[in-house]
Amino acid sequence: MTTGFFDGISKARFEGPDSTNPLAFHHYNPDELVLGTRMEDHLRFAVAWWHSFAWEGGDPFGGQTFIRPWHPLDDMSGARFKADVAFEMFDLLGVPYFCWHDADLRPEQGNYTDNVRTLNEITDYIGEKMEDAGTKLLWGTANMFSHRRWMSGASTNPDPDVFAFAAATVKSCMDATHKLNGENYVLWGGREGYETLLNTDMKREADHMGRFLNMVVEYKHKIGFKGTILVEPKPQEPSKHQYDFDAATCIGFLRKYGLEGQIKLNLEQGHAILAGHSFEHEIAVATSEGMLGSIDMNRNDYQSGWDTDQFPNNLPEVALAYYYILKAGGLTTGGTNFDAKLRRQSLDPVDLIAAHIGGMDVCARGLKAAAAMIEDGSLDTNLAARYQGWNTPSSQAMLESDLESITARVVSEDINPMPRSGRQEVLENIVNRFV
Ligand code: XLS
Ligand code: NI
Ligand code: NI
Repeated sequence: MTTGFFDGISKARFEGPDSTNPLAFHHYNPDELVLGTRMEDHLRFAVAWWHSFAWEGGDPFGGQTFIRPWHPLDDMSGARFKADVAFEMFDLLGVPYFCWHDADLRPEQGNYTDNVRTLNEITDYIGEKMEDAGTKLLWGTANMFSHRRWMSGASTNPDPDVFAFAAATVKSCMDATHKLNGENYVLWGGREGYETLLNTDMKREADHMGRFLNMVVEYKHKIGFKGTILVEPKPQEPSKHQYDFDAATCIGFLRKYGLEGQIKLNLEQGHAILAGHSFEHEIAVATSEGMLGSIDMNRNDYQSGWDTDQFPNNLPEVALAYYYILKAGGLTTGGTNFDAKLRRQSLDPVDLIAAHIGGMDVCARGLKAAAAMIEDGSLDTNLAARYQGWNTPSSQAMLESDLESITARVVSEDINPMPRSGRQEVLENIVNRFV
């Protein structure tokens, strides 16, 4: 018995690049080997419950445009129906993973005990569906930004009762993630930041957040959760200033509070852009520190300056992202989560399917381009050539030396460096052969 929500839509199939069917995969072919690994195992696609099933199509100027049979989500039968539809979509797309916030799954009950009761009820239901379907949980997380109780932050809230509510909420979400064999647990601090310094004690808030994250790690070990704990950087929105600004800021924060080796990063394309970076920059920062965990794949509108969370559709950007991911050894416990929502005029169930097919296809194409760049090797050769001066024993010895000895050598050998081309256009032309 199906819900009928996707009536008339059949399972998406790989039909190859020449097919003109907009609901077929042209590039995503799960079993195809890329650098010796199945495409599905490289990309590890996940559907985001919040954008795909909970979101109602609002924007700052208007409310709901999507009228789904489970809206508004005010009872558990609606929540179960929504889960049935979600698993139908996972099957139609052939996507191996999904992700959730507690608030996407169960109706808000207004108090902790009932929130946990309903979360447990719906995650038991989802657990049974996972067993039947073989779909897996990439990560769970707590929504500590929508309800008004979180308006001044969660772990950084000036009110210790909110800190307590946040601790208990994260515990319940970690328990549910563990129960469903989640492969990661994510913390995104949309309200862990501030609007004005005039009412904010920044040092105290950072210390509270550092302690909170340590409690999360302690609890992970206590319950034997084997997944990876991830924090997700974003510079602003909804807070004016967010403490987890970008990958570099998060890495510094994690080190300061003794959490390196315990927590990695969940990087999002649109958040990189909001921080004034490219996605590949954020990925390279994380991989250079061994802290890449997972990615949230989407795209911002470059003109509006908002976190528009559109489905990805920019091949060169996606290809460079996977290039740096592959070079660092791939996504390991992470995956490619479509933290992406439909445009609010895209009302129909078929739009939801088309959006994911397009996103999966552009990622597959990007992955293949990235693999081809690696196999070609010219980018690597150029990079190695640029730094080859450092391969000599005397250059290496300099790093163990000191300013005075180096100065003596500059004078005695009359060192007078000649600038060399960085060859950016040549390198961009190489990339262009693959995208
Ligand atoms: C919002 C974030 C959010 C996290 C999970 O901008 O991307 O969706 O991924 O809380
Ligand atoms: Ni986002
Ligand atoms: Ni995200």
